[in-house]
Amino acid sequence: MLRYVTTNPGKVREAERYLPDGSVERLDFDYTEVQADDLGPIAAQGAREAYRHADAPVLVDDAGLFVEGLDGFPGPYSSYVEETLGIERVHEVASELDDRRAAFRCTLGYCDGEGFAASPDPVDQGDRDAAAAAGPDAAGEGGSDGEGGAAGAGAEPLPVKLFEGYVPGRIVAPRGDGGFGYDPIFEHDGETFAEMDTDRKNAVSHRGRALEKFAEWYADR
Ligand code: ITT
Repeated sequence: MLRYVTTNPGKVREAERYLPDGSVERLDFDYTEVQADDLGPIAAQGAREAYRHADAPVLVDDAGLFVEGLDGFPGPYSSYVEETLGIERVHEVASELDDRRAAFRCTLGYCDGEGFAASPDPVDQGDRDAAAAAGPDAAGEGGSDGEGGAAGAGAEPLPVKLFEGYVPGRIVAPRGDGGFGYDPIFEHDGETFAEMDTDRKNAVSHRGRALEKFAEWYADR
């Protein structure tokens, strides 16, 4: 059974369309979001931590809204900005800009404790160098007991396979009541994501693109 690691049920609703019935369940686990400009390292570290916690195959989903006229902000800080400013304020800020183009990005990080054969999607080897530097004794202390934590993260290399998806659009005044998060202010092809049903959003969205790649690869795993 695959664990889809997220505190956000909206993500799982979208993901279920790509995975066989009964093959996935949500793991409501709030992994540590490391500070990074990119989603990749955040998803990779999150997948390692979640795998150590669940001791079962996990898929972490890290997403963000990148506004062109704000040099990509809020990007990896999208969650914090939604909680503090709220999406209406993000729209207000964006409405002052000449360039209101934006993109959603999603990075899925898969970890099951095993290595990966070469394929077009990248693999984050993360802490392999740290593990080598720490030496074999360190692995015995924190890495192999399944508890994770900073010592474990540094001591045990766990490869994470990454799947990325992207969708361009622009920031508009809120419309629609479907979806979640920033969906009401993100317009793609004349409709906001909140005006689309799940299948329509999946067909074009950042998460749909990443899940499509993941599901195809996972079927052979
Ligand atoms: P988890 O980290 O527990 O998965 P989260 O909702 O905090 O839940 P992210 O950090 O990936 O997930 O999301 C960053 C922000 O972007 C957060 O405010 C989400 O609501 C928003 N977001 C992510 N995917 C979205 C989507 O498809 N449509 C609209 N907003 C989205």
